Amino acid sequence: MVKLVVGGAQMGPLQKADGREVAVSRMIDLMRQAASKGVELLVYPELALTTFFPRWYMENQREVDTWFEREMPGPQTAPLFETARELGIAITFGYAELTPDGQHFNTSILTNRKGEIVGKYRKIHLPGHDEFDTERAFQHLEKRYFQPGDLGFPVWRNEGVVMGMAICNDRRWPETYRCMGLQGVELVTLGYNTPSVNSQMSAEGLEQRLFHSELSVQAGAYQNATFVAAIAKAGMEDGHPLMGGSIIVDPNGFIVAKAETEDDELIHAACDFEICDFGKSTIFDFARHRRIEHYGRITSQAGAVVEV
Ligand code: ING
Repeated sequence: MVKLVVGGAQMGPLQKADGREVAVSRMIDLMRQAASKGVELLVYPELALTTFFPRWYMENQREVDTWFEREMPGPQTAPLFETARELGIAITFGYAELTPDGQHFNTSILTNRKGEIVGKYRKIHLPGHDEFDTERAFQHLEKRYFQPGDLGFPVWRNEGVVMGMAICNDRRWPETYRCMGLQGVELVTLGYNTPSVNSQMSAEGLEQRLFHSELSVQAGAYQNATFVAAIAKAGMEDGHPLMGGSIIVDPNGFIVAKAETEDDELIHAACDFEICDFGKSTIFDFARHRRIEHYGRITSQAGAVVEV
């Protein structure tokens, strides 16, 4: 019977002027807090090392590339892996990846409790747009700065648990969870940077955004009998609000831990992965119940086609 204490290290804002050492220092503080709570796996947000730079329109590729990591770990991130090894905590966090052959991805890595990287995922669902949009109150240029991920939705057996990763917008697409559910995933970890509502929008706007985030994560967890940890970078970044709402959800879709603030905040839950077994062997026994002969449209068609 595998149990793991899973922690979520929600992070408050990172300003454009904050160097990576600011992020790494706060991430290590959260890791030490997590260790004191007995956390064994700690989940950090998407793009955890920098401000959410896709909100800024840039034309100069050298300027864009300053937001990317060329190696992982690198000199500035090595302390994260060293501390994880010292504390015996597996970690996962997101960052902008620039590969040796010049490709740009919105990436996350997963380590074991010895601080060794065991998995990498590159964000597949990129929201927003790729050119400056004059209609928008703020830009969301992930399609400009990142390529769609090229690694699929892999899973790894890490610390005895079948784990997979997603990133932010991925959590809104059922395909994300089902591709991992069909590999027996028991824990999906994901970080997000989700714009909150600006002052012109109503408070209901934030409530609805938080609802849609929870709805997506709870549905993915329940429909694939897996735990899901969804962890935010939150707060006001150079005048642009990001929502919090980090949660850990169990395979029945119940929220078992939830952040209350929009700042650095640790949440955690003792996860008993046997809870996955009931769903996987009854209502979501995929082999017994799925009828794939009727699902062809899901992979043969990208957009909706209305012929009636
Ligand atoms: N951000 C957002 C997300 O999917 C978004 C994009 C914002 C979608 C608001 C819908 C509503 O949470 C990222 N980084 O994917």
